[in-house]
Amino acid sequence: MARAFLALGSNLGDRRAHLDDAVAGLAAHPDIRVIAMSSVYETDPVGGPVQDDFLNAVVEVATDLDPFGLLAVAQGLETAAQRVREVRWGPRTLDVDIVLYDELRLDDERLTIPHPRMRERHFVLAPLHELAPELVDRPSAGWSGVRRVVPTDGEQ
Ligand code: A4P
Ligand code: MG
Repeated sequence: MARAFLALGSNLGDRRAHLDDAVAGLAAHPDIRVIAMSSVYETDPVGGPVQDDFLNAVVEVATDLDPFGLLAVAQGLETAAQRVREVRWGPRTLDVDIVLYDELRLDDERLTIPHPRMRERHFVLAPLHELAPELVDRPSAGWSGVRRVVPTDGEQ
């Protein structure tokens, strides 16, 4: 079994429901076990056009799938959320990226692991640090552009 971390993001529609549906979809897969989900963070958009704030989270899974099998599941979840690809880095109902897959380093045209932009993105690093502090140091100046969502506030 491999240990992998997936980054979830949404800034269109019912953002919280898109994240929860993605985690439920992962948990329902016969070859995936969800080990942990981070808190949900509301985050300033990075890159792309002017767009609404995101909700982001990271999920830790154990899986028998190889990285491409896991990517296919991630893309299936995006399709299930009716994601439409219009603008690179633009608004989306659901983005599911593979951040880490064991110690694997992969540079394929369809899949780069670790995720090439994770090291500069606090919306990935803050929730990843919560689940795996041994993998990510908290910057001395703290996280920027990310706010933890209190679970009981009915956030959309
Ligand atoms: N791909 C390559 N490596 C991976 C990987 N490790 N995991 C390929 C998943 N996919 C990977 O992705 C384009 C292609 O990347 C896929 O076909 C896959 O084969 P996409 O999801 O279709 O397009 P995208 O998400 O618009 O592009 P990209 O480059 O993945 O965008 P990012 O880097 O994910 O950025 N701001 C905040 N606050 N929160 C966010 O979640 N997300 C983005 C998207 C921009 N700004 C954001 C957020
Ligand atoms: Mg993506």
